Amino acid sequence: MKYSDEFKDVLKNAKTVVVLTGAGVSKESGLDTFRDVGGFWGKYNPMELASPQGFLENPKLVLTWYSERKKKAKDATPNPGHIALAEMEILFDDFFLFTQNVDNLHKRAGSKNLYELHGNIFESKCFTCGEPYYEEYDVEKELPKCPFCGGLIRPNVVWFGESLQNYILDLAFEKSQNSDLFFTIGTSSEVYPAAQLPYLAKKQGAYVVEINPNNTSFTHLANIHFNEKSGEVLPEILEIIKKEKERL
Ligand code: BV8
Ligand code: ZN
Repeated sequence: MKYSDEFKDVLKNAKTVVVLTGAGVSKESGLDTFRDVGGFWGKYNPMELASPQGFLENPKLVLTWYSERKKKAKDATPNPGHIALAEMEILFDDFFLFTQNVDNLHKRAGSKNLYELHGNIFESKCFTCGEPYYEEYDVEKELPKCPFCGGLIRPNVVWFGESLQNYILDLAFEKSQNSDLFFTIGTSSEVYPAAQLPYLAKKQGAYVVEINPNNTSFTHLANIHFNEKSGEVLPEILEIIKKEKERL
């Protein structure tokens, strides 16, 4: 039985639901993940490109990589997995979605209680003074500069070796530690501190669901692992929640 009675009960009675998503949740929208074959790690080394050092060494290459990704993300549409998560949000008293993705697809799908742990590729800021930058720019023509200090403009994302925003990380830790149901979806669970969240949830007794066609370093701790695509499983789980809630 794919969805056990125990799982249905957990869905029916959950009060504080926390979701962590990674690049896999956007795969069915046609966007590359980082580690899948053909993903970013295949072509570039994101540890280099997605880092302050990599940017300073070759700002044009890094900005070109990000403008390619921006274009793909803009042309992509939220898939049934994004949409199911946006609908799920209103079915629980407390629902928090923390995403590692920078592609803006959860926001476009309608998720409100959404926290972008690693920023958003459609926002830019000054590398030096941090001032937000709102102008469009064509990296083929120019390297945009900050009007306040002349510094280089960069995407407003968290690079490797950079700290996440404290308030978002504190909230993610607090909600994971108080969750009774935690979903980890479409993430290889390799990047910290985001990868810590399901462990924090599990440690304090949350029921942890993993949705990922592959196993990850967390799978052995999951209460249930759906080794399937999130765009297929999430709409089914949404339907179960709606049915179970009708019975309440
Ligand atoms: C930090 C934004 C404190 C940019 C990203 C040495 C030096 C410096 C730091 C470190 C170090 N060693 C370790 C660290 C910490 C480092 C880290 O964890 N490194 C890893 C590689 C070991 N972390 C950091 O640096 C973080 N900051 O620690 O600050 C600090 C400060 C100074 C010095 C030390 C520490 C910052 C990390 C954030 C980096 N920014 N993104 C951008 O996107 O361009 S990370 C980026 O990669 C993503 O945001 C995401 O987090 C990560 C990719 O992970 P996933 O999303 O999981 O994607 P992946 O491809 O890996 O997996 C996809 C999964 O989906 C797969 O499992 C696949 O099976 C599955 N899937 C496929 N199809 C589907 C599916 N699932 C469901 N449905 C499908 N259809
Ligand atoms: Zn500046």
